Amino acid sequence: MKRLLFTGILFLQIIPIMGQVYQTADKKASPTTIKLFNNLFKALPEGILFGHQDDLAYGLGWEYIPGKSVIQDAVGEYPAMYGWELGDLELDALINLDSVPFKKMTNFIQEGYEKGGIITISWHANNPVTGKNAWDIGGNAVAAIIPGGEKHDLYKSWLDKVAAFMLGLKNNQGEYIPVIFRPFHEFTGNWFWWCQNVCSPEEYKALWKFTFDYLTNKKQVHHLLFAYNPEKFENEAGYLQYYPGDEYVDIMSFDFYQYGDPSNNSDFENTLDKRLGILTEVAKKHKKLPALAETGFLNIPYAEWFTKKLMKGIGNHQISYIHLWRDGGLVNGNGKYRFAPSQDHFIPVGRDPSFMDFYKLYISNKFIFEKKARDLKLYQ
Ligand code: BMA
Repeated sequence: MKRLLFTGILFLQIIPIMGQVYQTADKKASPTTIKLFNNLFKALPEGILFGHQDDLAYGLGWEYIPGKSVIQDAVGEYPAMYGWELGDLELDALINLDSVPFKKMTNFIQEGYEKGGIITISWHANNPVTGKNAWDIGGNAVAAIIPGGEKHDLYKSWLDKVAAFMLGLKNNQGEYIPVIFRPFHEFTGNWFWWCQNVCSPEEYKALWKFTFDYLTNKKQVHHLLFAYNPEKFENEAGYLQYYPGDEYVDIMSFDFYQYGDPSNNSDFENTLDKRLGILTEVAKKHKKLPALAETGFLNIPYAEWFTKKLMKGIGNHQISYIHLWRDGGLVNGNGKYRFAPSQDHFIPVGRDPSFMDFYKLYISNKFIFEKKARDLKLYQ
């Protein structure tokens, strides 16, 4: 009997260990966050989760219509991933830099989660030294906010606000909703105050580590998966140049957009293929999830972009998710532009010319949208 009991206890202890092959960077991550992380690894052979920024909030010509979604309008099914943006939260603003009220954002996050989708959050924080926006590269801002810097206390107060927002994200049962947090992205570019032209690898790593420690240990936010996210890189060493270390990162990703005329060159799909090759290798070595964190071709000037460019570049690479950037609709006076096909009335032919092509992507079985994501029970 004693032996039986002992074997039973041992067995019960082994099951969760066997189930949790992948350790989250936050050692105190919530059980649901750990489950999500491991389920995303398990889902890699099932396909690529499809995401869209601000999907439930607005599209071309509309905003805040309950239940409406850009992707659902296009293919009849919601996406599997929902991206949101915190920029201006640090200023105590009630709406973000793209005019989405943070209260509505919290509700949208709950809505996406209840549909079985996953949530990712970026943060185009304002420049803490010059007071201008994220695209102002002046003032050696990263050096100023890391420990020892003259704006360090200000940065801590910003993280207090980020923590408060994250701690407000709970499901119907009152549990925290896991979030893929993707701060200080595209650092290999030259357009943000945290980019490589104004921030050394040491400064960046110090910023990342401080941010991680402060949110997890000091603020007790334990439902975040941290996504490391350059833009361009040519090889593994380049990819890892600003990497803070395995103990601070869960997801290895990058951003990659198409620009220019796609009809006479193969640069986009070739470069995407090459970078995904580097990414999946390095992610495997470090036991991290590989993902394409932002992509798109502004206004989709090439109607077959989704299959002939995006899908071609992705090929058979196994990555966790891809995320299309936001559509600028009525919001923020930014004019009308889009990264996802839209059926809205601003397009004279009634349907976006890229609609059929996007539908081909949808039915290709290579991507996961709402229903399959729900079937995969990513949080259980
Ligand atoms: C950028 C653009 C901006 C936006 C920012 C944060 O890529 O879409 O208009 O403010 O992302 O969402």
